[in-house]
Amino acid sequence: MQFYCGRFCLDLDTPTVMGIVNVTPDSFSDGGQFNQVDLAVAHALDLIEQGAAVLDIGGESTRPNATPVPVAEELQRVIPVIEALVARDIPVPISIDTYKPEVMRAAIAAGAAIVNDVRGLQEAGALEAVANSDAGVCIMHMQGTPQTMQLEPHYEDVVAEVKQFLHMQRNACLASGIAQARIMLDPGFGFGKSRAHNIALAKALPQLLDLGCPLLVGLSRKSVLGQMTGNDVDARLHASVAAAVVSAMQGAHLLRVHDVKATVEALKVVAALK
Ligand code: 7PJ
Repeated sequence: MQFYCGRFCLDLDTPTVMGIVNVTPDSFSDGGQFNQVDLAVAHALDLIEQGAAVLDIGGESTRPNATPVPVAEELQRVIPVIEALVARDIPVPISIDTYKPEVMRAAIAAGAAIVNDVRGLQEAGALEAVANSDAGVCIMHMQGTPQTMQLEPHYEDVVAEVKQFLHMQRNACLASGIAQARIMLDPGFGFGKSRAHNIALAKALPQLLDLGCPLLVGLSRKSVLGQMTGNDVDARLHASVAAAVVSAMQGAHLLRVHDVKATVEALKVVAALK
């Protein structure tokens, strides 16, 4: 399956890795923006070396309870990083992890090729921001908002409801002129989901393939893996690699991960043995 985004065409017939680049203020420095940009760029280049086929740049944490970041601040964090990477003519597409249309537009103008939206293009103007570009899009499902989502997630049928949402937003994309080949879908692990909901969705990945789009899965270091192993976030490497392997075997095309090298190696084995 191929995914078109900007000037790139990703071949997703073998499971592929999206490396995570977080651009959030460094509490150990005096907040020199220059330094922050340099660190993020160096990390991004390192992830390409490790085998990332896509870089996902994010300037606002969407972890449970995270405080929202104003647009101007988010722009200040991510745009210089995108510009610096584009100036280096990196060989992989840049994805912008945002739900804000202003950030989408500025990131695309700066050279981002994918919009990764944890709100699935529900903000006013988000659909248009993607439709008026040649960027690809990842539509993710979330119940509630990052501030409240883990308080009391509730579904009658989590798989049916997530699939219904992805179907609806996929159709909205098609109706606004975004080609099917530019759309990727993501059940949104950990976003308004209990441990049981996450497990049900992980097992149901083959059903989500019915929608005819590539699937992105983000389980890397997430708390559901902490619940399974008892490990803190800094000791979830092996659990994260296992989750990526199982997801890929269930049909996931793109794995959004922190630990790129380990995941790329594991997925080579999946591809060889599948
Ligand atoms: C995801 C994401 C995910 C997509 C985050 C974290 C939280 N985007 N952004 N899918 N997670 N598409 O990495 O723990 O699962 S931020």
